[in-house]
Amino acid sequence: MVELQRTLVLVKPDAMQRGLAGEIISRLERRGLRIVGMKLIAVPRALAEEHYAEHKGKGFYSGLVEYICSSPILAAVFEGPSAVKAVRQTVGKTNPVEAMPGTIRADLGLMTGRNLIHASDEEPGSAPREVALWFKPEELAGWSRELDRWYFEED
Ligand code: D4T
Repeated sequence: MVELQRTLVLVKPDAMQRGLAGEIISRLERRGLRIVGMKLIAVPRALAEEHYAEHKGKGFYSGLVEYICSSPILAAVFEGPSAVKAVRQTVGKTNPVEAMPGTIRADLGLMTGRNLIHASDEEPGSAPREVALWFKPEELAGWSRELDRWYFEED
């Protein structure tokens, strides 16, 4: 069996306000990643603070927490082989003008503070921790698709 990873995606308030949720989810879905969890959530401040705890004390921290709480967001979990790396690659660098053309941030954004999407980083343990922070186990669905064998090569 091919090894599958799960990773957290947040469609941030700017993307929600701009009506880009469908476009962003679609890019990840079309790549072959499987959606195993998704919900619209008005982010409680405590959750935003915990999610961005590593940035506490930095100059942009309070603005970042305000921003993520400023509008309901879509939280999603995507699953697939090398899902963490694949999603980060499709998302692009933090600053949209340094991201590669073809990535979500380069194609749709201009500024770090309005970079449309969050995706778990490749630090070991990051993705499982974030998935557990945003989703209860019963909110996630383990399932397979008829077309999985055309995306996921078996060993
Ligand atoms: P997220 O976590 O939102 O997917 O972004 P990245 O993983 O790509 O980048 P990050 O953790 O370094 O930054 C988190 C978040 O903070 C905002 N930010 C970052 C900001 O507003 N000003 C800054 O100078 C930096 C470095 C953008 C993303």
